[in-house]
Amino acid sequence: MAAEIGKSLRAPLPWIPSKYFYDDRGSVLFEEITRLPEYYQTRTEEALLEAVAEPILAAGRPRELVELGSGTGRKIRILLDSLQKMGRLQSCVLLDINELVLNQSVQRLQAAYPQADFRGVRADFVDDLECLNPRGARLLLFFGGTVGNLHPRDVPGFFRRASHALVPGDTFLVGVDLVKDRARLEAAYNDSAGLTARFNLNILRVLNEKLCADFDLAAFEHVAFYDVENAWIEMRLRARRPSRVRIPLAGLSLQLERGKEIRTELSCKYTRESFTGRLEATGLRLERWFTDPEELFALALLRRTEEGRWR
Ligand code: SAH
Ligand code: AVI
Repeated sequence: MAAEIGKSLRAPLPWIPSKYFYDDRGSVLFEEITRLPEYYQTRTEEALLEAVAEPILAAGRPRELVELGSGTGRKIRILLDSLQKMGRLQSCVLLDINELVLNQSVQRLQAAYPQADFRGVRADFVDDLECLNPRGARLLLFFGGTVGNLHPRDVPGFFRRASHALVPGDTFLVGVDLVKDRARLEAAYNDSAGLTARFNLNILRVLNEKLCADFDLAAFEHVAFYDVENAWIEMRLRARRPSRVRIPLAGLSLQLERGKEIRTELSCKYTRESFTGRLEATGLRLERWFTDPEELFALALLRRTEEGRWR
């Protein structure tokens, strides 16, 4: 973490990887965000999943579910219920970077579905996917539009690595937040209750705690805007006044002028076309594209092909 932050904060536009949002406090804040009226993503994806769970399971006929960035593990219950009814539920793996949230989710799910075998893997879905050995009859899941938090240029590599957790014929379900009007998007990241602002600022507290940094949270303000050209929401923290920050464990001392910004998150929005474009030569192809009636959010069902099998 020290080396990563030392490098990212020295960049011309300083940035902090968004995985650092999710300490225990940040994970609770995210959960609260999912219930905000402006944050349409979670309720839209849940309703869509309820509607299409059966065709998704019929397409892959899995016996095992594996969820990346599983958080509280609420959405996966919709699929676990259907799979249980079909008599095919055998095992389930949750993978997340936050150990506390992961352990709580695994325990709750194990208690709710005692006949299945649950396992938690504390890992980074960008760097550590090789820990998911392919076993077959697996449905990989990546909900929440979290794929949008990867830079678009990193998405094909992510899909290539994810495809190696699957055997040809296995399926991968990805939640995708869609391009839509600016007002709706910006409202979702500038909520009137100020929760997203607290979530954003919390990342500085994580650096204070983990790297002995001395960020004064009151010296920064939350900024979130939609960049139409890149089709992404960008979250930043802007210095309200000149400030000097020391991050001893990263060997860094920063002099930030008033108005200087640190990027904390990209949240990319896709169309069916732009999303499909990221799948080329990844060993995955788009099989079905499900959306809600307002076309706010999509569930992309991908199939592992034979391509790249022996790499
Ligand atoms: N899937 C849930 C949670 C989405 S929030 C939903 O749809 O609501 C993003 C989740 O991914 C959080 O639980 C966070 O802890 C986890 N996460 C973020 N970056 C990660 C990374 N690089 N590797 C593993 N998990 C990560
Ligand atoms: C987890 N991820 C998909 C959320 C998003 O919308 O990009 C994180 C988030 N950031 C601000 N609000 C929610």
